Amino acid sequence: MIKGMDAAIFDLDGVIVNTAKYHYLAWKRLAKQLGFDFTEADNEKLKGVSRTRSLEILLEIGGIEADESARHAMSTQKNTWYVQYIRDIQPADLLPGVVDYIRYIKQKSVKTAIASASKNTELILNCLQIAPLFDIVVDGTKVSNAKPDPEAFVRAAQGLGIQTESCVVFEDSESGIEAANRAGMGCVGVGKPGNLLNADIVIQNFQQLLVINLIHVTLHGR
Ligand code: B16
Ligand code: MG
Repeated sequence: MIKGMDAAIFDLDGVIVNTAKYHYLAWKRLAKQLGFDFTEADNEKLKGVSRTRSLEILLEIGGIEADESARHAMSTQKNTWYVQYIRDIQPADLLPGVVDYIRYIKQKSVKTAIASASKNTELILNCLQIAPLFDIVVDGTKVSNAKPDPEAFVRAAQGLGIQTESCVVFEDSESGIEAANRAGMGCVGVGKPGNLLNADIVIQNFQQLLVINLIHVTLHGR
């Protein structure tokens, strides 16, 4: 339940920028090398999920068994391709309205954080030139337990010095929404309502949220 927002915690992929298409291209290339097809529908199952778990799901789909060292090699290969694809990401790839919304809430003294499963978060934030917008970044290199475990969100709240119930998470994935709920935080789903049933509210994009906020300010004076 949303009780107030002293801190806003943003997921990265699917909320700030759409990197899912590049994950898809890299996983599809790996699947092809392994001899099976990996579809866009399959890729939906990987959103918000850690790299290790994503590989497990991919291998289940292909019916392939692999030992630890083979899995490590596959995961490294996929990431090498993925990093090649995302190197060209630019500020123009930011999802609509998200930076305006972050600037807007910062003016209102709301603290801001990124909490992402991605170990490539720093590279992506630098390509997008938005790292200075966040008071803290908790990424896949800093957490032991991937979403739906609430660790990333709880660490972000602790780093900001804000009580969990005063944090609002912005998430595009089911696992991320479950993590926010388990952390005792409010949760705004970003995307299609049908996929985000457990969020407190769902927005299609941040332009919509900015308009709602500006109407509220016009009606209530703050
Ligand atoms: P990497 P998020 C997640 O980002 C992606 O949604 C997910 O598809 C990916 O497997 C995961 O990051 C790990 O990414 O391979 O770059 O470490 O949605 O948590 O921002
Ligand atoms: Mg995401």
